Parts: sequence; C-alpha cells; structure tokens
Amino acid sequence: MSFKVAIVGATGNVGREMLNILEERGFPVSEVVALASRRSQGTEVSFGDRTLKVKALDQYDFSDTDICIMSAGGNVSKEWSPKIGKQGCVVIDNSSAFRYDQDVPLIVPEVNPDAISLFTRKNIIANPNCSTAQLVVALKPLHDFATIKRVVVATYQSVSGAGKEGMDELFTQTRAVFVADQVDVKKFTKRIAFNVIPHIDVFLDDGFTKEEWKMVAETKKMLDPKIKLTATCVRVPVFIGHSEAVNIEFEKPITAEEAREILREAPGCQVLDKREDGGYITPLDSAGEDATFISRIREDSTIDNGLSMWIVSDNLRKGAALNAVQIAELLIERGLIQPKKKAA
Ligand code: 11C
Repeated sequence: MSFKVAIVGATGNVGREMLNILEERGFPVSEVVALASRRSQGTEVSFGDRTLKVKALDQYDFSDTDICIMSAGGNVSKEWSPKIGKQGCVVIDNSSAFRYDQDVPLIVPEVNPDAISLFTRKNIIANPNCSTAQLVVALKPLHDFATIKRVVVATYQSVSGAGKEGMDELFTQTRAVFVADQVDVKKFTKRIAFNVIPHIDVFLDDGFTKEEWKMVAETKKMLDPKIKLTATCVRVPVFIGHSEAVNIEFEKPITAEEAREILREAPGCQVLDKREDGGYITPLDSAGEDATFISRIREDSTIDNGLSMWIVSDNLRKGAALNAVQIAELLIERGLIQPKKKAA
C-alpha cells in the first residue's frame, strides 16, 4: 500500500526537511509532489537521489492525492487547507491556522495519538509549534507518573524557527560584525548576532507574546487542560535546535532519579544527564537528530514535588517535519487512510 503525498512549502526549511524525512523513514509513497507559490515554480528540490521540480500550489488538482503536508504559513493554510481537505486529501498542517479549532486534532504521536480520529470532521490535522512539541514529549511520561500542576519554561529558540530569512540574518550579521561597518536588521527586531532577543511572534494585550501563548494553549489541548504553564520565549543566535529551561511542580512526589528512569524509557526521549563537564545536550548536538533530549534533571527544593530540567530538540525535525511525517505514519498504522489509487 502506498500513498501520493504532496508537500506544500517544499522550498522552505521545513519543507525540505519533510522531503528528507519521508525518504529517510521509507514512508510508503507512490509519488511525491513538491508544491509552493508560483514564484518558486520550477525550482528543484531533492527527494532522496531524485530531483523534483516544484509545481504551483494554485494550479494543482488534489483529487488523486492522499496526504498533503503543509508548511507554508498560516495565511496560505487558512485559504488552502479546507479546500484540499474537501477534495478528500488529508491535510497535516504545520502552521498555527487550525491548531486551536476544536474540530481539528492537534497531535504529537507520543503524547495524544488517540485524538487523531477527530480528523474526519475537516480532513485537517494540526502539527504543534516547535517549542511545544519537544516540551510535551518530555512532560507526558512525567505527568502520567506524578501529575503536573504547573510548569515555568524559558526557551532559547534558534533562528531557523523564523525560516531561511532568520538563518540568513544570523549568518550575514555575524560576518558583518567582523568585516563591515554596518550590521543590517531586517527579519528580527534587534541584532541577533552576539545577542539574545526576548520576543518571538507578536505581543498580546497581557504583555505575553503569541509564541508564549501558543505554548500554554497547545500544552493544555494536547496534554491536560488543568496544567498551568507560563513561558518566556527568547530568540538566540543558534542556527538549529530549540532549548528549554523547565521547572515543573507535581501533585505527587517524584525524585530526579525516578524522572531520569521514566524519561529513559519514554518514546521519543533520550536522557543525556551526566553531572560532569559536557555531560549534557546542547542545540548543536541535537541538530539532525530525531530525539527530544533531556539533561540537567534535578530536584527543586524551593517547592514541594519540584523538578528542573533542560530539554533540547531539533526544531526543524521533531518540532516540525518529523512530527508531521509521524502523524502521517499514525494515520496508516491505525488504518485511518487508504490510497485513492490502488496499486496496479
Ligand atoms: C519560532 N516557534 O521559533 C516558532 C516557529 O507557530 O508554527 C513556528 C511558529 C509556529 O519562531
């Protein structure tokens, strides 16, 4: 059984990673179609050892396509996902456009796989924000053991979360600091090279940013609406890999050693926690990896049943492309999708 898969936003950071991951994991494809805006039509992207020519999204007919994985931003998704879904093609959307819609499941397969069956309402499944995806992968097994009451998280998010332009800006500014008089600021609100910026996405009325709000809303939707969470999201001059310093208050007692053991066995998690020089994960180490890495697990004696830890993952993979492909795999595993075209 194999499926016709379309990738929308195939020329972007996440779109290219989606193509890599489909190939790496041997996803059962009968055909892969790379789509983007008309501006990118004809651009070449790689799928394994094949080269795909990008086609224009607005000229493509989805009626014989089984799965569409979208990574083209919220506005494109708002316009196109419902139309594609109505053509009987299941949309897995990486944008925030439908994440908070109660008729659209928001899925991290290690966390809430059973919620996926709801997708039939709109034929759309949402992929979470990268900073939430890695957080809930690590929180879920701990919540099952000791019930989380409250989470305080500070993120250290790489520039690739802001797309190729974000990566280009870090590169260009870093070089300009050494070789040019002028350092231009375009994508971010202040210089990112040799700096950190406590601002991701737009400001909301209460002083939090939308990125911070997303972490709250998405954790509640996927893991447990009773969990209280507060976040400070910060952009750092790192190309790939989001890091998070996390403090968790539980209802029941849990020791650092118990947490370490639980996380060692948990799907999608990898514990790297030696209390010695270099015995922890950094974003650089996480780039290109699938796991959510957990380090620096320790008891917080300033609260009852408290733990602190450091969680890092490749934001383009588990935070985006890998999770989207895992959702497609889950649809197949559960028999929730059949190819429109039967193999000859
Ligand atoms: C960032 N987390 O690092 C964002 C990117 O809602 O899917 C992803 C935004 C989203 O800038």
